[in-house]
Amino acid sequence: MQKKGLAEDELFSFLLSVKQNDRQYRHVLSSMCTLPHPVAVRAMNLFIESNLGDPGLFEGTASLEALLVNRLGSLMHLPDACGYATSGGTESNLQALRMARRGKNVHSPNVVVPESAHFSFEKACEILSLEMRVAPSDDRYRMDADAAAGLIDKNTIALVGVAGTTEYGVVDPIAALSDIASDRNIALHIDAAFGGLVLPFLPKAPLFDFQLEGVTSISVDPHKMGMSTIPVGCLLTRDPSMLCSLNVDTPYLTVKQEFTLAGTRSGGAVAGALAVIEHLGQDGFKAVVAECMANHHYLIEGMTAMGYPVLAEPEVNVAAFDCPVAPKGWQVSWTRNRHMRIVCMPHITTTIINEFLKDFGDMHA
Ligand code: 0PR
Repeated sequence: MQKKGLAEDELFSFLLSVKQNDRQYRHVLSSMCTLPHPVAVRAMNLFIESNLGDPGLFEGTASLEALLVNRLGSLMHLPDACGYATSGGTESNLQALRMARRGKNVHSPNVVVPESAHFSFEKACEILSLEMRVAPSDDRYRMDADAAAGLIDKNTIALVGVAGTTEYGVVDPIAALSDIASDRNIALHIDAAFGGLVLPFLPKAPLFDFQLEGVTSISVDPHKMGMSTIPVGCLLTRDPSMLCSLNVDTPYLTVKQEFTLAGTRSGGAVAGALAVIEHLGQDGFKAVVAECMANHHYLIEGMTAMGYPVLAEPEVNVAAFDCPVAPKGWQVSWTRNRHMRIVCMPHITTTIINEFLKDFGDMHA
């Protein structure tokens, strides 16, 4: 720390100059985050000082969190789902596995995850000392449910399925996983961090939520397709006892116990997430998702016309292509199999896709 502080205008000219080094979202085709909706920014600012780590001090914000859980629970077909606002998919996935471990007392516990699982499961398994058993994908990049069933044994505490995979945008065979989890009496966590705010708004989508009896918990992230300010995810559980199993005593807080992972938590981000949901409603979300999907299909058509068909027949707005290079100036990402991956988030417009396709065509001319 410098001895003497900077004057405010000097400080902000420094901050603005540094901000120039950040990428503008416009040419970022790889991100699952996007520009926040203006109502999220306004709501976040309104609740900027609020700390959900001590909810009794911020009862208003805490009621917004309860409403957020109720809205997302209803969207997942379980209006009385329990849950809380996390910092994102990583925390939700970690907490889901923690709950599963509490729910089944076995020695050397293991979890069965799909090959396509987000790397947050690797972190979670390491932190929780769980053996991570990886079920292979089928030739359509979806988890092979039979192979997953074969990996379950008496020490398995949970099965994981992904609804909207990070790399290929596909949905694992969740109905089959639900049957397996029910039969074997283990938890089934669905990572819908991305797909949870896409699939419910599509005219036709596979079942992935609490409608399936075996599903015990779901991650869904407002800071991805929910266009809210970062950081906010949501962990939902079917049964309140799952969350309560994580309770620790919090003697000096306004509440006596808590089940969250973080202590201090942003109330502003929760207000931001709820603001977008209340403002757009189902109709607004349908329109946003329809536009992203239209751009996603437009991209796929353009790439197919140039000889690069989409891989995996994605259900959500993530597309991967078997091509070795991307045009200069565009931020794409590369899957573990070295496929080029593009996410058509709300900041990606048809004009931007046209520019990308033109640059891609020129590069291959
Ligand atoms: N589950 C799925 C299916 C995900 O796609 C992600 C993140 C997570 C969990 C973890 O969520 P948090 O990052 O909120 O903890 N997927 C992208 C990732 O690979 C997110 C991302 C966002 C990537 C912005 C790039 C980027 O610029 O981390």
